Amino acid sequence: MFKKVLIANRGEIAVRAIRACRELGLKTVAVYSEADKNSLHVELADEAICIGPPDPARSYLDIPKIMAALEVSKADAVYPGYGFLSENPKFAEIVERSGAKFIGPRSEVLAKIGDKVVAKKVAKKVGLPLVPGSDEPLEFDQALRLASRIGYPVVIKAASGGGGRGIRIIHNEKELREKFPIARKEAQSAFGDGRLYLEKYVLNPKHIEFQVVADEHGNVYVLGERECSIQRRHQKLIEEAPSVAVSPEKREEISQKVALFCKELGYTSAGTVEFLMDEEGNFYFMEMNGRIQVEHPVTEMVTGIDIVKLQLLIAMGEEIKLPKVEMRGYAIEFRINAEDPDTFMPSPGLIERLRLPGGPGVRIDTHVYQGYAIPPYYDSLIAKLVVWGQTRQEALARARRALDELKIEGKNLKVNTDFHRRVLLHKEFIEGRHDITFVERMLV
Ligand code: MV4
Repeated sequence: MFKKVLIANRGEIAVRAIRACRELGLKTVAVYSEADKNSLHVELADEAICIGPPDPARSYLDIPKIMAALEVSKADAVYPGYGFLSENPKFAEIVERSGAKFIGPRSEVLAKIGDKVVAKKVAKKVGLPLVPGSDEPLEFDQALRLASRIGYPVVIKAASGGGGRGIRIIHNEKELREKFPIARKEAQSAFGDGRLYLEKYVLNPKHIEFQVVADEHGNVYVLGERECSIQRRHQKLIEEAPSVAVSPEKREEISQKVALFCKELGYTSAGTVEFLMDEEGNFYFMEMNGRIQVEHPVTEMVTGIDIVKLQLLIAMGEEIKLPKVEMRGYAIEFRINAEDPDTFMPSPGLIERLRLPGGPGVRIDTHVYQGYAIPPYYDSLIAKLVVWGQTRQEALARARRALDELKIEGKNLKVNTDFHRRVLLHKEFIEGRHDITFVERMLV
Protein backbone atom coordinates (compact mmCIF):
# COMPACT_ATOMS: atom_id res chain seq x y z
CA MET A 1 0.00 0.00 0.00
CA PHE A 2 1.29 3.49 -0.81
CA LYS A 3 0.12 6.96 0.16
CA LYS A 4 2.11 9.44 -1.92
CA VAL A 5 2.71 9.20 -5.65
CA LEU A 6 5.54 10.89 -7.53
CA ILE A 7 4.36 11.72 -11.06
CA ALA A 8 7.40 11.16 -13.29
CA ASN A 9 5.95 12.99 -16.27
CA ARG A 10 4.61 16.32 -17.51
CA GLY A 11 1.75 17.75 -19.54
CA GLU A 12 -1.77 16.42 -19.78
CA ILE A 13 -0.93 12.91 -18.56
CA ALA A 14 0.60 14.31 -15.35
CA VAL A 15 -2.66 16.24 -14.78
CA ARG A 16 -4.67 13.09 -15.57
CA ALA A 17 -2.69 11.06 -13.02
CA ILE A 18 -2.95 13.74 -10.30
CA ARG A 19 -6.75 13.75 -10.74
CA ALA A 20 -6.96 9.98 -10.31
CA CYS A 21 -4.70 10.10 -7.23
CA ARG A 22 -6.79 12.87 -5.67
CA GLU A 23 -10.00 10.87 -6.12
CA LEU A 24 -8.37 7.94 -4.32
CA GLY A 25 -7.09 10.10 -1.46
CA LEU A 26 -3.45 9.77 -2.52
CA LYS A 27 -0.97 12.65 -2.10
CA THR A 28 0.93 13.71 -5.21
CA VAL A 29 4.39 15.03 -5.97
CA ALA A 30 4.98 16.72 -9.33
CA VAL A 31 8.44 16.92 -10.86
CA TYR A 32 9.08 19.62 -13.43
CA SER A 33 11.82 21.09 -15.58
CA GLU A 34 12.66 24.79 -15.54
CA ALA A 35 10.58 25.11 -18.73
CA ASP A 36 7.47 23.71 -17.00
CA LYS A 37 7.26 25.76 -13.81
CA ASN A 38 3.95 27.32 -14.97
CA SER A 39 2.37 24.03 -16.07
CA LEU A 40 -0.94 22.97 -14.55
CA HIS A 41 0.51 19.72 -13.18
CA VAL A 42 2.82 21.74 -10.92
CA GLU A 43 -0.10 23.75 -9.57
CA LEU A 44 -2.44 20.77 -9.07
CA ALA A 45 0.00 18.49 -7.25
CA ASP A 46 0.34 18.67 -3.46
CA GLU A 47 4.09 19.27 -3.83
CA ALA A 48 6.38 20.05 -6.74
CA ILE A 49 10.12 19.59 -7.19
CA CYS A 50 12.21 21.16 -9.95
CA ILE A 51 14.47 18.46 -11.43
CA GLY A 52 16.57 20.44 -13.87
CA PRO A 53 16.85 22.27 -17.17
CA PRO A 54 14.41 22.02 -20.13
CA ASP A 55 16.45 19.33 -21.94
CA PRO A 56 14.55 16.08 -21.14
CA ALA A 57 17.87 14.17 -20.88
CA ARG A 58 18.68 16.36 -17.86
CA SER A 59 15.20 16.30 -16.27
CA TYR A 60 12.34 13.91 -17.18
CA LEU A 61 14.75 11.25 -18.54
CA ASP A 62 17.35 11.68 -15.80
CA ILE A 63 16.90 8.67 -13.50
CA PRO A 64 19.12 9.94 -10.63
CA LYS A 65 17.17 13.23 -10.58
CA ILE A 66 13.84 11.38 -10.37
CA MET A 67 15.19 9.08 -7.64
CA ALA A 68 16.46 12.09 -5.67
CA ALA A 69 13.00 13.70 -5.89
CA LEU A 70 11.47 10.41 -4.73
CA GLU A 71 13.76 10.33 -1.70
CA VAL A 72 13.40 14.02 -0.78
CA SER A 73 9.59 13.94 -1.05
CA LYS A 74 9.27 10.57 0.73
CA ALA A 75 6.81 9.51 -1.98
CA ASP A 76 6.30 5.73 -1.96
CA ALA A 77 5.15 5.15 -5.54
CA VAL A 78 6.03 6.38 -9.05
CA TYR A 79 3.54 7.00 -11.85
CA PRO A 80 5.47 6.93 -15.16
CA GLY A 81 2.75 7.98 -17.69
CA TYR A 82 3.73 7.57 -21.36
CA GLY A 83 6.99 8.37 -23.16
CA PHE A 84 10.05 9.42 -21.11
CA LEU A 85 10.98 6.58 -18.68
CA SER A 86 7.61 4.80 -18.79
CA GLU A 87 8.78 1.59 -20.53
CA ASN A 88 12.38 1.59 -19.35
CA PRO A 89 12.90 -1.74 -17.50
CA LYS A 90 16.03 -0.37 -15.81
CA PHE A 91 14.09 2.56 -14.35
CA ALA A 92 11.28 0.25 -13.21
CA GLU A 93 13.86 -2.00 -11.55
CA ILE A 94 15.59 0.92 -9.78
CA VAL A 95 12.23 2.10 -8.43
CA GLU A 96 11.34 -1.45 -7.31
CA ARG A 97 14.71 -1.82 -5.53
CA SER A 98 14.25 1.53 -3.76
CA GLY A 99 11.22 0.03 -2.04
CA ALA A 100 8.77 2.35 -3.83
CA LYS A 101 6.04 0.91 -6.08
CA PHE A 102 6.42 1.32 -9.84
CA ILE A 103 2.88 1.90 -11.13
CA GLY A 104 3.15 -0.28 -14.20
CA PRO A 105 4.20 -3.81 -15.17
CA ARG A 106 7.10 -5.48 -13.31
CA SER A 107 10.54 -4.62 -14.72
CA GLU A 108 11.08 -8.20 -16.03
CA VAL A 109 7.81 -8.02 -17.93
CA LEU A 110 8.78 -4.63 -19.43
CA ALA A 111 12.07 -6.19 -20.55
CA LYS A 112 10.23 -9.16 -22.12
CA ILE A 113 7.80 -7.07 -24.18
CA GLY A 114 10.57 -4.60 -25.07
CA ASP A 115 12.21 -7.47 -26.94
CA LYS A 116 9.94 -7.77 -29.99
CA VAL A 117 11.30 -11.25 -30.81
CA VAL A 118 10.38 -12.54 -27.34
CA ALA A 119 6.95 -10.87 -27.54
CA LYS A 120 6.30 -12.50 -30.93
CA LYS A 121 7.23 -15.93 -29.56
CA VAL A 122 4.78 -15.58 -26.68
CA ALA A 123 2.10 -14.33 -29.10
CA LYS A 124 2.66 -17.37 -31.30
CA LYS A 125 2.46 -19.71 -28.29
CA VAL A 126 -1.02 -18.45 -27.31
CA GLY A 127 -2.30 -18.60 -30.89
CA LEU A 128 -2.31 -14.90 -31.76
CA PRO A 129 -2.05 -14.51 -35.56
CA LEU A 130 1.41 -13.44 -36.84
CA VAL A 131 2.47 -11.97 -40.19
CA PRO A 132 4.36 -14.52 -42.31
CA GLY A 133 8.04 -14.05 -41.47
CA SER A 134 10.63 -14.88 -38.83
CA ASP A 135 10.12 -15.29 -35.13
CA GLU A 136 13.87 -15.53 -34.57
CA PRO A 137 16.57 -12.91 -35.25
CA LEU A 138 18.15 -13.47 -38.68
CA GLU A 139 21.56 -13.44 -40.31
CA PHE A 140 21.76 -11.85 -43.75
CA ASP A 141 21.69 -15.11 -45.76
CA GLN A 142 18.72 -16.39 -43.75
CA ALA A 143 16.90 -13.11 -44.44
CA LEU A 144 17.54 -13.46 -48.19
CA ARG A 145 16.15 -17.00 -48.26
CA LEU A 146 13.12 -16.15 -46.14
CA ALA A 147 12.28 -13.07 -48.23
CA SER A 148 12.37 -14.99 -51.50
CA ARG A 149 10.17 -17.70 -49.92
CA ILE A 150 7.46 -15.32 -48.60
CA GLY A 151 7.85 -12.77 -51.42
CA TYR A 152 8.51 -9.04 -51.51
CA PRO A 153 7.77 -6.47 -50.21
CA VAL A 154 9.05 -7.33 -46.75
CA VAL A 155 9.94 -5.26 -43.68
CA ILE A 156 13.05 -5.60 -41.56
CA LYS A 157 12.56 -4.64 -37.94
CA ALA A 158 14.91 -4.23 -34.99
CA ALA A 159 14.29 -6.64 -32.10
CA SER A 160 14.70 -3.70 -29.69
CA GLY A 161 12.75 -1.24 -31.85
CA GLY A 162 9.02 -0.59 -31.71
CA GLY A 163 6.50 2.16 -32.35
CA GLY A 164 7.91 2.56 -35.85
CA ARG A 165 11.54 2.92 -34.74
CA GLY A 166 13.97 0.64 -36.55
CA ILE A 167 11.57 -0.47 -39.32
CA ARG A 168 12.43 -0.51 -43.04
CA ILE A 169 10.40 -1.52 -46.10
CA ILE A 170 12.26 -3.62 -48.68
CA HIS A 171 10.89 -4.04 -52.20
CA ASN A 172 13.35 -6.47 -53.82
CA GLU A 173 16.47 -8.57 -53.31
CA LYS A 174 18.81 -5.79 -54.42
CA GLU A 175 17.38 -3.47 -51.79
CA LEU A 176 17.64 -6.18 -49.11
CA ARG A 177 21.34 -6.66 -49.94
CA GLU A 178 21.88 -2.89 -49.61
CA LYS A 179 19.75 -2.14 -46.58
CA PHE A 180 20.23 -5.17 -44.31
CA PRO A 181 23.77 -4.26 -43.18
CA ILE A 182 22.76 -0.59 -42.73
CA ALA A 183 19.72 -1.59 -40.69
CA ARG A 184 21.94 -3.80 -38.51
CA LYS A 185 24.40 -0.96 -37.82
CA GLU A 186 21.57 1.49 -37.11
CA ALA A 187 19.87 -0.92 -34.71
CA GLN A 188 23.19 -1.53 -32.97
CA SER A 189 23.84 2.17 -32.45
CA ALA A 190 20.23 3.19 -31.67
CA PHE A 191 19.33 0.33 -29.31
CA GLY A 192 22.67 -1.34 -28.52
CA ASP A 193 21.16 -4.44 -30.11
CA GLY A 194 21.75 -5.31 -33.76
CA ARG A 195 19.28 -8.23 -33.89
CA LEU A 196 16.87 -7.96 -36.85
CA TYR A 197 13.79 -9.91 -37.88
CA LEU A 198 11.81 -9.92 -41.08
CA GLU A 199 8.11 -9.94 -41.99
CA LYS A 200 5.95 -9.83 -45.08
CA TYR A 201 4.89 -6.19 -45.58
CA VAL A 202 1.14 -5.81 -45.04
CA LEU A 203 -0.31 -3.38 -47.59
CA ASN A 204 -2.74 -0.61 -46.56
CA PRO A 205 -3.57 -1.99 -43.11
CA LYS A 206 -5.59 -0.47 -40.29
CA HIS A 207 -3.88 0.00 -36.93
CA ILE A 208 -6.05 -1.64 -34.27
CA GLU A 209 -5.01 -1.99 -30.63
CA PHE A 210 -6.65 -3.77 -27.69
CA GLN A 211 -6.66 -2.22 -24.21
CA VAL A 212 -6.02 -4.54 -21.28
CA VAL A 213 -5.92 -4.17 -17.51
CA ALA A 214 -4.56 -7.00 -15.40
CA ASP A 215 -4.32 -7.17 -11.61
CA GLU A 216 -1.82 -8.99 -9.37
CA HIS A 217 -4.37 -11.74 -8.61
CA GLY A 218 -4.56 -13.17 -12.13
CA ASN A 219 -7.61 -11.24 -13.36
CA VAL A 220 -7.18 -9.95 -16.92
CA TYR A 221 -9.76 -7.68 -18.53
CA VAL A 222 -9.76 -6.79 -22.22
CA LEU A 223 -11.54 -3.46 -22.71
CA GLY A 224 -12.08 -3.72 -26.46
CA GLU A 225 -10.17 -2.12 -29.30
CA ARG A 226 -9.20 1.30 -30.57
CA GLU A 227 -8.73 2.21 -34.23
CA CYS A 228 -5.64 4.45 -34.59
CA SER A 229 -5.05 4.61 -38.34
CA ILE A 230 -5.15 8.42 -38.63
CA GLN A 231 -1.44 9.03 -38.12
CA ARG A 232 1.51 10.68 -39.80
CA ARG A 233 5.07 9.42 -39.38
CA HIS A 234 3.99 7.23 -36.44
CA GLN A 235 2.40 10.21 -34.66
CA LYS A 236 -1.26 9.37 -34.08
CA LEU A 237 -3.64 12.27 -34.70
CA ILE A 238 -7.13 10.78 -34.26
CA GLU A 239 -8.17 7.60 -32.43
CA GLU A 240 -11.57 6.03 -31.88
CA ALA A 241 -13.37 3.22 -30.09
CA PRO A 242 -14.82 0.87 -31.10
CA SER A 243 -13.59 0.24 -34.67
CA VAL A 244 -16.38 0.02 -37.25
CA ALA A 245 -14.20 -2.52 -39.10
CA VAL A 246 -14.18 -5.08 -36.26
CA SER A 247 -17.11 -7.49 -35.97
CA PRO A 248 -18.31 -8.66 -32.52
CA GLU A 249 -17.06 -12.18 -33.35
CA LYS A 250 -13.58 -10.96 -34.33
CA ARG A 251 -13.45 -8.73 -31.21
CA GLU A 252 -14.31 -11.72 -29.01
CA GLU A 253 -11.78 -14.01 -30.73
CA ILE A 254 -8.88 -11.50 -30.46
CA SER A 255 -9.85 -10.48 -26.90
CA GLN A 256 -9.68 -14.12 -25.72
CA LYS A 257 -6.18 -14.53 -27.16
CA VAL A 258 -5.03 -11.13 -25.86
CA ALA A 259 -6.06 -12.25 -22.35
CA LEU A 260 -4.10 -15.50 -22.76
CA PHE A 261 -1.11 -13.49 -24.00
CA CYS A 262 -1.17 -11.26 -20.88
CA LYS A 263 -1.49 -14.30 -18.58
CA GLU A 264 1.43 -16.03 -20.30
CA LEU A 265 3.57 -12.88 -19.82
CA GLY A 266 2.53 -12.43 -16.19
CA TYR A 267 1.43 -8.96 -17.26
CA THR A 268 0.01 -6.56 -14.65
CA SER A 269 -1.31 -2.96 -14.86
CA ALA A 270 -2.75 -1.34 -18.01
CA GLY A 271 -1.30 -2.20 -21.40
CA THR A 272 -2.04 -2.28 -25.10
CA VAL A 273 -1.65 -5.08 -27.61
CA GLU A 274 -1.14 -3.73 -31.12
CA PHE A 275 -2.28 -5.31 -34.41
CA LEU A 276 -2.44 -4.59 -38.09
CA MET A 277 -5.68 -5.50 -39.86
CA ASP A 278 -5.36 -6.11 -43.60
CA GLU A 279 -7.91 -5.36 -46.31
CA GLU A 280 -9.54 -8.80 -45.84
CA GLY A 281 -10.01 -8.24 -42.12
CA ASN A 282 -7.15 -10.52 -41.01
CA PHE A 283 -5.37 -9.52 -37.79
CA TYR A 284 -1.60 -9.66 -37.26
CA PHE A 285 0.07 -9.19 -33.87
CA MET A 286 2.70 -6.40 -33.89
CA GLU A 287 3.81 -5.60 -30.34
CA MET A 288 2.69 -4.85 -26.81
CA ASN A 289 3.01 -1.43 -25.16
CA GLY A 290 3.52 -1.62 -21.39
CA ARG A 291 2.18 1.81 -20.46
CA ILE A 292 -0.92 3.97 -20.42
CA GLN A 293 -1.41 5.46 -23.88
CA VAL A 294 -2.33 8.96 -25.02
CA GLU A 295 -5.57 7.62 -26.52
CA HIS A 296 -6.82 5.74 -23.41
CA PRO A 297 -9.76 8.20 -22.93
CA VAL A 298 -11.72 6.83 -25.90
CA THR A 299 -11.82 3.45 -24.19
CA GLU A 300 -12.80 5.14 -20.92
CA MET A 301 -15.67 6.95 -22.68
CA VAL A 302 -17.19 3.80 -24.22
CA THR A 303 -16.64 1.47 -21.24
CA GLY A 304 -17.17 3.92 -18.36
CA ILE A 305 -13.99 2.53 -16.76
CA ASP A 306 -11.35 4.86 -15.26
CA ILE A 307 -8.20 3.14 -16.53
CA VAL A 308 -5.74 5.37 -14.65
CA LYS A 309 -7.56 4.75 -11.38
CA LEU A 310 -7.36 1.00 -12.08
CA GLN A 311 -3.60 1.32 -12.59
CA LEU A 312 -3.35 2.85 -9.10
CA LEU A 313 -5.63 0.26 -7.48
CA ILE A 314 -3.79 -2.61 -9.16
CA ALA A 315 -0.44 -1.22 -7.96
CA MET A 316 -1.90 -1.06 -4.42
CA GLY A 317 -2.40 -4.82 -4.73
CA GLU A 318 -6.19 -4.71 -4.89
CA GLU A 319 -8.12 -7.41 -6.67
CA ILE A 320 -10.13 -5.82 -9.49
CA LYS A 321 -13.69 -7.07 -9.89
CA LEU A 322 -15.32 -5.66 -13.01
CA PRO A 323 -18.78 -6.57 -14.27
CA LYS A 324 -18.83 -7.81 -17.88
CA VAL A 325 -17.14 -5.11 -19.96
CA GLU A 326 -19.44 -3.60 -22.54
CA MET A 327 -18.80 -0.88 -25.08
CA ARG A 328 -21.55 1.69 -25.36
CA GLY A 329 -21.64 4.23 -28.21
CA TYR A 330 -18.65 5.68 -30.04
CA ALA A 331 -15.80 7.89 -28.82
CA ILE A 332 -13.26 9.80 -30.93
CA GLU A 333 -10.14 11.62 -29.75
CA PHE A 334 -8.53 14.52 -31.62
CA ARG A 335 -5.00 15.41 -30.61
CA ILE A 336 -4.75 19.19 -30.47
CA ASN A 337 -1.12 19.97 -31.29
CA ALA A 338 0.71 23.29 -31.36
CA GLU A 339 1.69 22.78 -34.97
CA ASP A 340 0.92 24.06 -38.43
CA PRO A 341 -2.14 22.16 -39.80
CA ASP A 342 -0.56 21.94 -43.27
CA THR A 343 3.14 21.36 -42.65
CA PHE A 344 2.91 19.65 -39.21
CA MET A 345 5.85 21.83 -38.09
CA PRO A 346 5.79 22.62 -34.35
CA SER A 347 4.52 26.15 -33.72
CA PRO A 348 4.49 26.82 -29.97
CA GLY A 349 3.77 30.23 -28.42
CA LEU A 350 1.86 32.14 -25.76
CA ILE A 351 -1.84 31.23 -25.44
CA GLU A 352 -3.45 34.67 -25.39
CA ARG A 353 -7.00 33.47 -25.85
CA LEU A 354 -8.42 30.07 -24.91
CA ARG A 355 -12.04 28.97 -25.31
CA LEU A 356 -12.65 25.32 -24.58
CA PRO A 357 -15.69 23.39 -25.85
CA GLY A 358 -18.08 21.72 -23.44
CA GLY A 359 -21.59 20.33 -23.27
CA PRO A 360 -22.81 16.76 -23.51
CA GLY A 361 -20.36 14.09 -24.66
CA VAL A 362 -17.30 16.35 -24.66
CA ARG A 363 -14.13 15.77 -22.62
CA ILE A 364 -10.95 17.86 -22.68
CA ASP A 365 -7.69 16.64 -21.14
CA THR A 366 -5.09 19.39 -21.02
CA HIS A 367 -2.38 21.05 -18.93
CA VAL A 368 -2.72 24.47 -20.61
CA TYR A 369 -4.79 27.57 -19.79
CA GLN A 370 -5.15 31.13 -21.05
CA GLY A 371 -1.88 32.98 -20.42
CA TYR A 372 0.22 29.79 -20.61
CA ALA A 373 3.36 29.86 -22.76
CA ILE A 374 3.87 26.51 -24.54
CA PRO A 375 7.54 25.56 -24.15
CA PRO A 376 9.29 24.47 -27.37
CA TYR A 377 11.26 21.59 -25.83
CA TYR A 378 8.66 18.81 -25.71
CA ASP A 379 6.11 17.15 -27.98
CA SER A 380 3.49 19.49 -29.41
CA LEU A 381 0.42 17.88 -27.76
CA ILE A 382 -1.41 20.61 -25.80
CA ALA A 383 -4.89 19.12 -25.41
CA LYS A 384 -6.99 16.10 -26.24
CA LEU A 385 -10.55 16.68 -27.40
CA VAL A 386 -12.60 13.53 -26.85
CA VAL A 387 -16.21 13.30 -27.99
CA TRP A 388 -18.80 10.61 -27.36
CA GLY A 389 -21.96 9.84 -29.31
CA GLN A 390 -24.63 7.15 -29.20
CA THR A 391 -23.79 6.50 -32.84
CA ARG A 392 -20.58 7.23 -34.76
CA GLN A 393 -22.51 9.78 -36.78
CA GLU A 394 -23.51 11.62 -33.61
CA ALA A 395 -19.89 11.54 -32.42
CA LEU A 396 -18.72 13.03 -35.73
CA ALA A 397 -21.32 15.83 -35.59
CA ARG A 398 -20.37 16.52 -31.98
CA ALA A 399 -16.70 16.66 -32.98
CA ARG A 400 -17.42 19.27 -35.66
CA ARG A 401 -19.46 21.29 -33.15
CA ALA A 402 -16.76 21.06 -30.46
CA LEU A 403 -13.97 22.03 -32.90
CA ASP A 404 -16.04 25.11 -33.84
CA GLU A 405 -16.24 26.09 -30.15
CA LEU A 406 -12.51 25.53 -29.61
CA LYS A 407 -10.34 28.64 -29.93
CA ILE A 408 -6.65 28.62 -29.08
CA GLU A 409 -4.99 31.82 -30.24
CA GLY A 410 -1.72 33.68 -29.73
CA LYS A 411 1.10 35.37 -31.58
CA ASN A 412 3.26 32.76 -33.40
CA LEU A 413 0.97 30.02 -32.11
CA LYS A 414 -0.66 27.62 -34.55
CA VAL A 415 -2.87 24.66 -33.69
CA ASN A 416 -3.98 21.79 -35.93
CA THR A 417 -7.78 22.17 -35.60
CA ASP A 418 -8.15 22.76 -39.36
CA PHE A 419 -6.47 19.40 -40.01
CA HIS A 420 -9.19 17.72 -37.92
CA ARG A 421 -11.93 19.65 -39.72
CA ARG A 422 -10.61 18.41 -43.07
CA VAL A 423 -10.58 14.79 -41.89
CA LEU A 424 -14.14 15.19 -40.60
CA LEU A 425 -15.27 16.23 -44.11
CA HIS A 426 -13.52 13.32 -45.82
CA LYS A 427 -15.80 10.59 -47.23
CA GLU A 428 -13.30 7.80 -46.56
CA PHE A 429 -13.07 8.74 -42.86
CA ILE A 430 -16.82 9.34 -42.51
CA GLU A 431 -17.41 5.84 -43.91
CA GLY A 432 -14.72 4.36 -41.66
CA ARG A 433 -12.70 2.97 -44.60
CA HIS A 434 -9.46 4.82 -43.70
CA ASP A 435 -6.16 2.95 -43.20
CA ILE A 436 -2.66 3.97 -42.05
CA THR A 437 -1.94 5.59 -45.45
CA PHE A 438 -4.91 8.01 -45.16
CA VAL A 439 -3.11 11.18 -44.02
CA GLU A 440 -0.35 10.94 -46.64
CA ARG A 441 -2.91 10.33 -49.38
CA MET A 442 -5.14 13.17 -48.11
CA LEU A 443 -2.23 15.62 -48.42
CA VAL A 444 -1.65 15.12 -52.17
C1 MV4 B 1 4.34 -3.34 -40.24
C2 MV4 B 1 3.72 -2.71 -41.35
C3 MV4 B 1 3.41 -3.50 -42.43
N1 MV4 B 1 3.72 -4.82 -42.43
N2 MV4 B 1 4.64 -4.64 -40.29
C4 MV4 B 1 5.14 0.53 -37.61
C5 MV4 B 1 4.99 0.68 -36.13
C6 MV4 B 1 5.11 -0.69 -35.58
N3 MV4 B 1 4.39 -0.85 -34.37
C7 MV4 B 1 4.57 -1.55 -36.67
N4 MV4 B 1 4.68 -0.78 -37.87
C8 MV4 B 1 4.36 -1.34 -39.05
N5 MV4 B 1 4.63 -2.66 -39.14
C9 MV4 B 1 4.34 -5.35 -41.36
N6 MV4 B 1 4.66 -6.65 -41.39
C10 MV4 B 1 3.45 -1.34 -41.27
C11 MV4 B 1 3.79 -0.66 -40.13
C12 MV4 B 1 3.49 0.76 -40.16
C13 MV4 B 1 2.52 1.31 -39.34
C14 MV4 B 1 1.81 0.58 -38.42
C15 MV4 B 1 0.87 1.16 -37.60
C16 MV4 B 1 0.60 2.52 -37.72
C17 MV4 B 1 1.29 3.26 -38.62
C18 MV4 B 1 2.26 2.70 -39.43
C19 MV4 B 1 2.94 3.48 -40.35
C20 MV4 B 1 3.87 2.92 -41.15
C21 MV4 B 1 4.17 1.57 -41.05
